[in-house]
Amino acid sequence: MAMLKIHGLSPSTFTRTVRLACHEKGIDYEMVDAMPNNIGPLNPFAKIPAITHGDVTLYESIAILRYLERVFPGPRLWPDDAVAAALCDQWASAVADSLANASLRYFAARAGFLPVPAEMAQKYLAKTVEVVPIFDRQLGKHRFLAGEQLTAADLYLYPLYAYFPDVPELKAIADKAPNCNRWAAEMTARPSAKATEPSFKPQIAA
Ligand SMILES: N[C@@H](CCC(=O)N[C@@H](CS)C(=O)NCC(=O)O)C(=O)O
Repeated sequence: MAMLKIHGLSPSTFTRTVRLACHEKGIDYEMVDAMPNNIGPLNPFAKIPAITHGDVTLYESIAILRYLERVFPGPRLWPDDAVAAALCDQWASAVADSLANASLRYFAARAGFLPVPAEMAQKYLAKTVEVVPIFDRQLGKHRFLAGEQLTAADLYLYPLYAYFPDVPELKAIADKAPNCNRWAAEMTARPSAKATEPSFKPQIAA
């Protein structure tokens, strides 16, 4: 089978989601450094990651994860049960929408990648304060985000949440989310998390 190539950058949370999936499923891959501004025709929407696998080119992390799930053997990232699989999709989507549009934007604003007025950054922070308790309540009920087994949903949440300790305002939110922290500690101990630790991190001004 052709070698899978992941085009992206190690600090990118969505790139890390795809890399985590590969490690969890035992898929060999090659990283090809790419930025949103030079990913070119691999993603006409100018976002990372994209993958190439033989003749196949794909972007959008959820499409990539579902492709990997269908094409490669190894541990399943979605449960077989229809309701459990839908819940996995629900939580993955909630992270990629509600949390990413809050905490990732705040992080990007603080790191200087997203030049928005301070007022807008505060809105992202306020939204993060609002949504983190929803994840915390869910993780108070289950070992993993979509139930008792690791699923794709965890692979969405982990790269985002792993940045919280790096920004004092996000850390203050995480400090009030004991179930997220219990889950994050378990995730951090997994070989997949260790293997995908960002090779560098954006500098955050104090
Ligand atoms: N929906 C996309 C989101 C990808 C995404 O937003 N990636 C970020 C990096 S983590 C990016 O490329 N941002 C550049 C931009 O939005 O201009 C996916 O799931 O792959």
